[in-house]
Amino acid sequence: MNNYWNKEIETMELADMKALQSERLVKQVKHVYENVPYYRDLMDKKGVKPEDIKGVEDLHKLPFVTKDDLREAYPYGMLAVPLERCVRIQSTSGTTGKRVVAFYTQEDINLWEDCCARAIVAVGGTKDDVCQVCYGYGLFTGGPGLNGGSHKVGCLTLPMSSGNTERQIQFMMDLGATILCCTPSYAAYIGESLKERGYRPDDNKLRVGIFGAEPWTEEMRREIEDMLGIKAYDIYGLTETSGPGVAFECCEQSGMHINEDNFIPEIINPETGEVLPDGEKGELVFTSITKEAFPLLRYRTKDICVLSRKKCSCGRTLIKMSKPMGRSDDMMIIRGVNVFPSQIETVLLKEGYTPNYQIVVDRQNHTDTLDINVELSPEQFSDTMRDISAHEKKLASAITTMLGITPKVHLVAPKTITRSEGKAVRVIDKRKLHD
Ligand code: DLL
Repeated sequence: MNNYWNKEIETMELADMKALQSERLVKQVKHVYENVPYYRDLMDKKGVKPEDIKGVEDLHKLPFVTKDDLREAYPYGMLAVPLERCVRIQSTSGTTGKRVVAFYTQEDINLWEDCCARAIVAVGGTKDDVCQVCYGYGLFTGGPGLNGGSHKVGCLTLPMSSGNTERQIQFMMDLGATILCCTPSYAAYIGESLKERGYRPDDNKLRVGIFGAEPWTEEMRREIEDMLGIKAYDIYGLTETSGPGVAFECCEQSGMHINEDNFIPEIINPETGEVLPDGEKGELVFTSITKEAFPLLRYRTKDICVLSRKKCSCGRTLIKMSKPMGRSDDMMIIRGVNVFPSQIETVLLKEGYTPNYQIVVDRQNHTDTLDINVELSPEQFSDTMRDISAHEKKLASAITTMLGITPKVHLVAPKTITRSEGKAVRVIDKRKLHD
């Protein structure tokens, strides 16, 4: 499977890509400096002028932008074109503080949908496919982005949005959906619901799934692939840079190609801001070099990952990012140890448990506590009942080996952990509530 949406760009030689990026970056910096007073101030404070940026090699001279800047500049402070040129807003799903509002011109939407079309074509999508989009529609970028990409490819698009699982299944079966787009946690829920209704994995016509918007492990990928009888691919993006399609997985299923003709990635040390070489783990930073309305330079995503230029068997030369290992602000520090929810998910699925779990962190007598509620499948429930505490101890010990700290594991009855139709809430940190 070697399909490209834009072969010239997707297989471009590195030197040509750098030249293209440099040309676009120089133009973009000028555009932002002239039209976004907020960023002009940041540049002036750092003593950088647009003339100092002659190409990608000068990128590091520019100041970073953070979510706090976007909140401060809310709603119009980062807008780089007159409002009458904008045709759409989208907004982040964040639950704390002011939401971030991103603006799009018609051309911004066109380029964003192109990125999503690349993702669909990379997993074999064509005009013969029926693409069921059950990411949320509305302010969230998931639904509109994949919807636009699916239209461009010419798939028959089912704009389902999230939720109403009964109807999702009915349309999936009656209309023979071949591509499923949603969060991985919702894909697992759909898989579980199909099984409950007596469907086997090969009863549906699905071939592939394009899942993202939240962290998920390789173990979760295998679980979803088995449940639905499909190949599951990752897709990454964030509202601030457009939405889904900033990066997408190809048939190799090992990391996501970044659409670097639109977004220049960097990896930095999150503490010092120092740029790290490819292959080192750190915080991902993006510079949008084609966006007109909301062009962010050196935006700190807080996502932790690794970049790689290793040759890919799909033929694409676009740089790859690893699956985000979590966000620097998702990382829990429990009794001094850094813990990512994905580490716990890996152990649970390896040990044969369901992907339905919840992590509860609290503080008692000045000591952090870590409780993990793990839901049993109906089969496990009847087998395990007699010996529940032995199973809990065994799982706790496997997690201790992974994390270096001992959790309390609670195996709970089927259907007791709330399912997610969008981004799953895996962690309840009660310490934050007390502080
Ligand atoms: O989640 C955009 C999106 C929609 C991506 C649909 C993929 C599919 P936001 O709501 O702004 O945008 O959240 C962005 O979600 O910084 C990551 O922390 C996380 N995220 C997105 N994709 C992935 C992924 C959308 N594939 C934030 N793996 C990002 C892990 C992801 N985390």
